[in-house]
Amino acid sequence: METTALRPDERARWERDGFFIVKRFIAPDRLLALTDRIVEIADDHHAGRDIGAAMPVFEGALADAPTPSGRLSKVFKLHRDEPLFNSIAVDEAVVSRVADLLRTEGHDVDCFLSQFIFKHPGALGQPWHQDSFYFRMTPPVQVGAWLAVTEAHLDNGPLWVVPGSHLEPIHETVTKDEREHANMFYVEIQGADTTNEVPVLLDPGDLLIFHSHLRHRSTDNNSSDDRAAMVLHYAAAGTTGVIAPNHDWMPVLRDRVAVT
Ligand SMILES: O=C(O)CCC(=O)C(=O)O
Repeated sequence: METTALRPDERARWERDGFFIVKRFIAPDRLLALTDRIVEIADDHHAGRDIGAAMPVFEGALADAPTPSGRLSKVFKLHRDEPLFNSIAVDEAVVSRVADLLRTEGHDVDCFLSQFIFKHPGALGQPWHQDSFYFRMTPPVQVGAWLAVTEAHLDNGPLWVVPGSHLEPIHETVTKDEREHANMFYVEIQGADTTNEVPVLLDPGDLLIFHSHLRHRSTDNNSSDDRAAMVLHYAAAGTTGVIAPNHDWMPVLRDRVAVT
């Protein structure tokens, strides 16, 4: 991994677009170990073995898949007890960039949420949202880091973002995602212009860093390829708040910030 802090071009893109990409952040051969560990966690969970803080969520549309990992949608809270995932969460090359963005001194940031998204063929995407809709926190801006574990290409459900939308306030006009098999957490922003949306196409090992007000969505995986990503969310140390305090369909992830 590289160890540089935020570069001037990254800051310029952050300020203008609300996101930037660090190419080849992790060597692709290191990514296989992440996926292997997720498969083990899914198997352990299925067998009733202890998986620590890890919290699997399953994909409704794939309930008939033959293996536990084939039914997975996401595994949350991996940065806590899982050394492989924790080592990415605390990696200097991420943390120093995030600290610069959050304007904290001495790299003092908390990773308060992590998720491995295992988006198998047939899995649904996530509708238009801002992460800050879910993160009701003070101070209000958090930083997301989305590591491409596989390629994210046009057909396997990449992220799409609206550049510059990070300057908007939180859109409170949302509807719950009522699609069959939709994740119970998902909402969709209503009435916001998405004509400037662009896909975020990534190679394995590329890292997207994005602002928590950036409007983004992901599309369904209509390909025969898995699309996997490790997503980390950071806040300035000392941030207070709760994930989704106002949304009673989302009780599972409610969790205080202040997790290293
Ligand atoms: O990776 C995806 O499919 C969606 C991820 C996302 O939108 C998020 O983590 O906020």
